[in-house]
Amino acid sequence: MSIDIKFVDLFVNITSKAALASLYLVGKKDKIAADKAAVDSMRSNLNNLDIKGQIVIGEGELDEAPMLYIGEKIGKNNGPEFDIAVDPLEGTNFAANNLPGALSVIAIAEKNNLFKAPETYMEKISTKVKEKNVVDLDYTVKKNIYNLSDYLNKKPENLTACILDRPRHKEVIEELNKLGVNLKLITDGDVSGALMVTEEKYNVDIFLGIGGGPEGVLAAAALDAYNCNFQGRFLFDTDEDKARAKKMGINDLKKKYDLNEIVSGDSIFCATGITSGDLVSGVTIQGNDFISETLVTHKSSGLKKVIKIKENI
Ligand code: VTB
Repeated sequence: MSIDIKFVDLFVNITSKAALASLYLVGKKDKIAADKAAVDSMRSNLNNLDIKGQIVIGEGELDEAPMLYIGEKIGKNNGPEFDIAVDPLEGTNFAANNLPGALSVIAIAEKNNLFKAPETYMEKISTKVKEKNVVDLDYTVKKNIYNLSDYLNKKPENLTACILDRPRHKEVIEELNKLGVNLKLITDGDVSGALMVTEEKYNVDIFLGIGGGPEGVLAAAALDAYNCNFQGRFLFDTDEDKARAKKMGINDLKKKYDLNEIVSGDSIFCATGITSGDLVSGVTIQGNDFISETLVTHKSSGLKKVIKIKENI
């Protein structure tokens, strides 16, 4: 089975409208309001689609999020059954402070093909290299870099690694630095970070480190369409986290997930720029129209491109 290509435009429209909704709050120093605008727009537009959708990644669990919560049924309850992962505003700091890289993101797979991820951290790694045993979450940083260097026939000094700039990555960053690897440190937005390995133009060979679990699942959907590699392992710190994970059906809390255990079958991924960033330009308003750019992938048709739309506000 595959997802009909007609859904591509429909979902581009969903993230474009959500991006436009939060554009009005860009630079207002209010992360919550910017997020809420994107969430409200995304939810009401999703509810207008002829689909039987279920949110598998959203704003949190029912007790913490009244809208787009994990498990929420979405759509008009007729049409194909989809698992839907959303991050209506990825990079709330970017939007609040009018910095590059805020996105509105959605990923869709057929029912039961997208991982239901709890709100917790995830250790992640992505590369373009699909070959087994080159880059692996279980290897040391040094081993991954040496293997990648051999495989790509590039010296470590000519490799670039993308990682969130966080104190928790101090040792990894120091090690990369010692190995001579170039760094691309990002302050937020690791969906975009993970996707930097998809195309040569971004000049990133490996993305690694600990970021949000939901962001990992979203990135995996696009990486699958680009035929790239991704592995993730959830990190459950507190007993509460562990109990929630068990409730969601995760029994082995230390499991390393390969890409196709996170997303399988056909999928659509859309990321619309709110502010301009590495992947896409931000939304602009011209008179009564808005112009948006969306990075779209549709696995079964091989579609992977930036779609620009101009529409009446
Ligand atoms: C990342 C990034 C997000 O959270 O997942 C990060 O993609 C991880 O959490 O944009 P910490 O900020 O706690 O490190 C964001 O930066 C914000 O949701």
